[in-house]
Amino acid sequence: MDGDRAPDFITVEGDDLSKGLPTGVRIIWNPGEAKARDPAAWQNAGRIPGTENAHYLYAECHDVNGDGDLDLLANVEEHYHRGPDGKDVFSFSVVWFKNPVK
Ligand SMILES: [Ca+2]
Ligand SMILES: [Ca+2]
Repeated sequence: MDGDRAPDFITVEGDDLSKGLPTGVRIIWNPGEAKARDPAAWQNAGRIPGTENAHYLYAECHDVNGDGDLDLLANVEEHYHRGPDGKDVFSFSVVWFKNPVK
């Protein structure tokens, strides 16, 4: 994500929303090959602002706008309700987080 050639981790924590736990999309920075075996060297950047308390389920990294850096795409459950036929109805949105590094 930061262009240092050390793959970073993106986590989605949406399933915990139903358990009343904090949720969001989190980035964990890779310290690079020399320090990768040191757990203290991995840097938890926390949740991306605005992703808290939402039901994110999946994320992928792609260069969406073609500027050469990876952006983040995630899907979030927007609504859940019981339809008139008694069946559960879900709707999802795809959210694009533009990489702010450049
Ligand atoms: Ca990196
Ligand atoms: Ca990009």
